[in-house]
Parts: sequence; C-alpha cells; structure tokens
Amino acid sequence: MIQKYVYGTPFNTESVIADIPCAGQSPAYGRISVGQNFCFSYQMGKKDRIYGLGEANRGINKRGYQYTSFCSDDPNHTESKRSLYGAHNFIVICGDNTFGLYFDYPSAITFDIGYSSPDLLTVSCEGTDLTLYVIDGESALDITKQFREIIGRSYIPPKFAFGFGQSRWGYADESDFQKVADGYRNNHIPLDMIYMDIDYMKDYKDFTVDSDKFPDFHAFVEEMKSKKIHLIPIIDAGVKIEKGYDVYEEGCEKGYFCKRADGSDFVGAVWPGRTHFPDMINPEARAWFGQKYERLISEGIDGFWNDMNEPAIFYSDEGLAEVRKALRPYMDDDVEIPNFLLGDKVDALANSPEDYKRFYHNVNGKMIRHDKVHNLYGFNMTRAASEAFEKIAPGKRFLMFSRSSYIGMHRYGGIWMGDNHSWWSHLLLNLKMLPSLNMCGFLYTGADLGGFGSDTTRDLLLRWLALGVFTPLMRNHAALGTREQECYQFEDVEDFRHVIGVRYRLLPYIYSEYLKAALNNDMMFKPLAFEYPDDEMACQVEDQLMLGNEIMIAPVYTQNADGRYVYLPEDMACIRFLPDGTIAKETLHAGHHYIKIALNEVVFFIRSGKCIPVVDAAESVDDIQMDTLQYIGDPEGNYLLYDDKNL
Ligand code: MIG
Repeated sequence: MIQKYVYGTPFNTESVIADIPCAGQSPAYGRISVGQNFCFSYQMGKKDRIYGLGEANRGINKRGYQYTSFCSDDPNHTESKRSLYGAHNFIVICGDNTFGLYFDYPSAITFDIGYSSPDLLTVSCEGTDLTLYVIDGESALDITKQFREIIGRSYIPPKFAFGFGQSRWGYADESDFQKVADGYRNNHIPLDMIYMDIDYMKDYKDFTVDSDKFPDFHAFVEEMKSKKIHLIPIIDAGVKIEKGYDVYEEGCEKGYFCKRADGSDFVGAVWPGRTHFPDMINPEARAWFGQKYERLISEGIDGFWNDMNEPAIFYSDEGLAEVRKALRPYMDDDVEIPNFLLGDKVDALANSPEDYKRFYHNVNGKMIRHDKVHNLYGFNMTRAASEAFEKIAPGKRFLMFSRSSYIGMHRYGGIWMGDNHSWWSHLLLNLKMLPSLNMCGFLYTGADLGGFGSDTTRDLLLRWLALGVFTPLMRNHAALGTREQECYQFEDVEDFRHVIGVRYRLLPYIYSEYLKAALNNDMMFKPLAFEYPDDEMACQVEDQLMLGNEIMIAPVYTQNADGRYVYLPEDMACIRFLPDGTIAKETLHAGHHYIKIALNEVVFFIRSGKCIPVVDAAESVDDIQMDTLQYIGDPEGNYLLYDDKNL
C-alpha cells in the first residue's frame, strides 16, 4: 500500500507517474516537522537495516553515515564523500517496522542514517515543498516492486548494448578508433562498441564532428558497423558560445538557454570554454535540444552517453570576476599570502553552490531558480534525447546513458557510475551500488571497468571484468593521462578474451533477466537479504549479490587473493568457466566456503533446482549462435528465455 503526503506546493518532478490521492500530512511512521525547513525523523530499531539511495557511497546497508542528494561532479569517490552524480531519494527501512520512503524533492536533501545519533534516522531539507510517499509491504522486495510500479517501466536498451565496449578519454581521430577496433578484432577479444569521448567534436561543440579527424564520418560509422562495432559519441550539457554555431545561435534566439535574474543568458565555462546551458526543464527547450541528436543519428549513430549534466561548471563569469577581485591584492611581490588562500579560492570556482543560484529555468512561464530544481537537470537532458529518439525513429531502441540522474530518468536511459579510480575498493563499491540502483529503477548500469582515474593493473582489470561480465553496461573506460588499459595492452591476451567471452556466453541469460526485471518492476541484482530475509547470516552479506532468479555472484575484489570466502544461503552449484572453454560444476552445501578463483576464471553459483542458458562465445552480440544454446545447473530446472532477434 502506498500513501502520499504533500507538504506545501511541490515542484512537479514527474518522477512518479501513477496518480495517487493525497493521504494528508501525518504518515504512519516517524515524525514530520515543517517550519523553517522540512524534517522527517524516525527511531530505528537496533537491528534495522536501511537500503536504497541508488547511486551512493558506502554499503548496501546504508546505516551509519550521512548522504546528501545533490548531483555533483566529483571525481574522487572516497568514503567521506556524501554526494555523487545522482539523486535517488528512495529508502527501505527493514527491521522492527519494514516500510519504504520516497522523498520527491528536486534540491539538496540529507539522509542522516544513524550518523548524528546511532538509532536516529532523519531526512531533512531546506525547502518545505515536497511530496513524501510511504510504502507498506510484505518485505523489502515487495515494497521496492510497489515503488517501481509508480515510477514507471525502466529503460530497455538495444541488444548490442549488452555487449562489451571500449572507451578512453583521448581517442580523437579515425586512426585512434581504427587501432582499438583492430586491437580487439585481431586479438579476437569480443567487442560491440567503441565510445567517442569529447575529442571527436569540433572544439567541443555538441552535435559537431571534427572533419579534419573524420573526413567522411558517415562512411566511417558504416565501416565500423560492418565490423559489428557501434560508435557511441558523448554529448555534454554546455553549448559553446561561438558566433555562427547554429545550436548556440538558435538557442539564444529562441530563449532556450538558462537565464540570469536579469534575463541575460547565463555563462558557465566547461570544455568548450564559455557556454550556455540549455534549459532542459523547459519542455520546449528540451524538445529543441533533443532534436539535435538527429544530426548524429543521420550519420548512422545509434547510441549516446550524456555527460557533465549535473551540470558541471568549471567557473561562471560572476565567479571568475569575484575570484580575480579577491586575488588582486595579493599579486604584488611583497604581499604576504594567507595560507592556502590562492588555491582554495581558485578551487572553489568549480561546481560552486553560488553558481547554481545564479541561473533560472523557464517552466511554463515561471522562472525557477536552478538550485531549487538542481537534481532534475541531468534527468531532463536524457529525457530530451529519449523523447526525440521516439520522434526520429519511432520504436527503435537507442543506447542512452547519463552521468547525472534523478528517479524518473530510469524510464529514458541508464547511468554509468562516473569517475571512479583504479582502486580495488571501487570494484566493491561498483558491486554495492548495483542493487541500490535497481531499487530506484536504474537497471542499465555499470562502472568504468579497470577504473577511470589512476593507473590500472592487469589483475585489477581482470577481476573487475569478471564482475562486469554480469553488469548490463560492460565498459572499460579510462581517463586522459592514465596508463593505457585496452585489454590488448596487457600480457596473455587470451585471459581477457576468455573472461569477456564468458559475458557473451551468458548473454542470453543477462538479456533475459534484464527484460524480466524491466517488465516485472523487479530488481536484476538483489542483496542476499532480499532473497533470504530470514537468514541472519545472509542479511549481513555486503560483497555478494543475487542476479536474476537463478544465480549468485561473488567476485574477487582484493589484490593477490587466489580466491575468497563465499556464503551460500542454500545448497548451490559452483559454476566455473575455465580458460580452456569448459565449464566445471561442483555442488556445494549451504554455509561458508573458501572458493579458489584464478585470475582467468569466472565463477558463480546456481541455486538448487535452477538452470540457466549458455551459448558458445562470439566476438559480437550479432555473432551469437542461438543454436549452440544449452542449459547448465539442475537438469530438471526450467528456464524462461527472452529473446529479440533484431533489436
Ligand atoms: O571533466 O569527457 O565522467 O567519463 O571521460 C571530465 C571527459 C569530463 C567526465 C566523464 C568521463 C569523461 C570525461 N568527462
């Protein structure tokens, strides 16, 4: 049962699409106080576990820390960070009382989950206009499914998007992409996508392609397609200010950019230099921006990733002027400079909360200051694209994922987990975010495998790929200046061929489970606690997940380990994809086991009585031969297979 409570006059975020009558103002759980600001408080039971918050730091059980939903471009996801790129305000309290809460509020909102006081949950925000949904149900999973139902069906990508993709910030011209294509194809490592980061554009102008780097882009896209490789360009939020650049000129003319209080177009610097931000929250501007994707689609492009849409701002005109002024007195040789003053002032320019108060959205003629609806920007950029796709090519599925998001965006695209590092801890963080994201409707997701920032190592990449084998978005991506981490750059390439090959062998399973999760408002990845709520041991597990209805995954996430401890909540078959292409199966009893897992093996567990489909390895999704399909696991098991031939 879902009850809706409305405080003040909330902004319509369109995250919930079901019509639910208002139940008043006093929910059955917790206490509400609305005065200067809004606060929900609830006394947690000693053993209550708190799930949710989508893309957030720390554990699957979120208890013990404080998180703020405020979409942030922060490339250092250390444990102390409280905000990442998304704002996903759904949690489930699981324990003495089990219920769900969704705070539909588009600005900064803080979840103090036993941080200030161990048993106290508070959710508070500065504004007092919001909608709260309280969900009762039989279990955490049941509550989650009810929530998923009111926010609408999750995005379904085209089938090729379940293949493996290679990306790197720095690929610039045809020869760079050709090298990657050859590196994979010549080494027979499977590949379906190569991602185009910002350098394909002409001076970082959205929807342009640099013709010096790509003399005949259309032909190049087709040539890649003939090799069964899809090129997936990035689109950034900011539109370069440049006379003669039509997107800029049209946007100015039609008033489709975010404006300052005085009505002039707000200026923020990003990669192209000074830019304007399309007013994604204004429906007309959104339709206009979305239509621009058609240019690349007409060149044969069928997938995109939307970046910098928190929106990230390096600095604004106003911010820069202030800093220049503040630093001027210290420019003479003989002036003493207070400790850190220079660096701090300059650092504070980027993504400054002050800048988010400097521009406005035009929503049906009403000017809304950006900070009040900040968390909706990335959502609506992706919605712009997706709604345009439907007009440009009705019924066709496009690959689309975004960096920033709000609940509701899951209907339009997926997300990637942003700028992680080549750290073992981020492999585990990747795992932990999967079920939380699924709770909020984000099914098409994954992290930069191998790690984006810092230098990766061969073993980290292999272990990370062995998790990535299971994530719908399976992409290796790295930052400019880091060690090259395409799979063919490392010794014993056959290990990479094998591990990624396992993804293709499991593709019918991954695809089927994805579709089932999307069509049934189910989670593809679940914490063990959701599947075995009465097993106290299972409820503690933070480094294994249930995938679909049949399997459990338990990847290795520590360096130099030859395996790991795994908890089996029931008897299961341990399945081992060996590098020689054979599949070993060993039945294990419920309980704890040390499982040896070599760097070049992929291991997972099938629940008793269940079986899953497996095919032969292939070098692209299109090359998968369905007539090689067999089932592994319990020979008595039944499996419902979903397939779409040409999507
Ligand atoms: O300020 O386009 O998260 O994936 O490679 C960095 C360059 C901008 C951030 C994205 C990352 C991408 C990078 N972008």
